[in-house]
Amino acid sequence: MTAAPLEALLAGLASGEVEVVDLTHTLCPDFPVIVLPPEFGQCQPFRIEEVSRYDHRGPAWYWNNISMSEHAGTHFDAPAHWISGRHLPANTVDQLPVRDVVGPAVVLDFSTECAGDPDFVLTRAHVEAWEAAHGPIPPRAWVLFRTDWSKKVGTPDYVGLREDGAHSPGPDAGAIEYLVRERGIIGFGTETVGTDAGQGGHFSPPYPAHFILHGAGRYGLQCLANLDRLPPRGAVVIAAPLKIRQGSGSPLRVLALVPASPQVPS
Ligand code: 23J
Ligand code: MN
Repeated sequence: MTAAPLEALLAGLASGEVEVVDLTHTLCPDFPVIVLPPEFGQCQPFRIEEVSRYDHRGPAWYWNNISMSEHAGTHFDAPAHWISGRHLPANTVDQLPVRDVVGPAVVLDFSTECAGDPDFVLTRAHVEAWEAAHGPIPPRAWVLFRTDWSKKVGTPDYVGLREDGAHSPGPDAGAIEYLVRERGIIGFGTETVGTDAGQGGHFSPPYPAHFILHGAGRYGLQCLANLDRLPPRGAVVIAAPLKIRQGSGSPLRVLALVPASPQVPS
């Protein structure tokens, strides 16, 4: 055993050769949440109430009480979130091996395609085309699907709700099957409110990313930000959910360690 890898990391952080990029949106009551068909239970947005702020309720201290869905804001999905993962061992956020939540990230940038098509579907062919350009996806990777949807937060287009449901990009079953079975990914992350497309309930199987990822014991990340600040490969993602007993997921701070972009001498 040697400390060299950690010393190299610390030296990189100290010199600025390694940057820390925040992939998290700010939790606040107006951050949009997923809207399911009305016959289903709904996701509760983030709520916050002040307990005291250096006043008669607490003269020297400031604090708040908060409540929210496990699936509000930038958040993590555990295998137990879906029926396909319900009987897997260690399938909740309190049980999953922490080794799983740190890993290499690859960023599949389909923002140009998505700009013209809110129902863009990521297929296996798209993933293979990305690999032809950037090399194979390494084992145990976080695969981050860049759509630039995070830039729509605060506009109706973020959730894209219409009479026939939500409209936002997402993968089909073939793409997720390929990533899980042939590339052994640890998880799939999106900028949208779900790992599935807005219309994913009409795909086969319904909500294929949820069904296949969680059935295979893999994870989801949603409502990610700043994917445009990551290289296609070479970043390390740290995504540790809260340790909620029997939790299906949780809001979290997602961080990426990124090789600094070379500075142009002035
Ligand atoms: C429940 C049902 C469908 C979906 C979701 C939750 C999510 O996207 C989620 O936040 O996990 S699509
Ligand atoms: Mn979720």
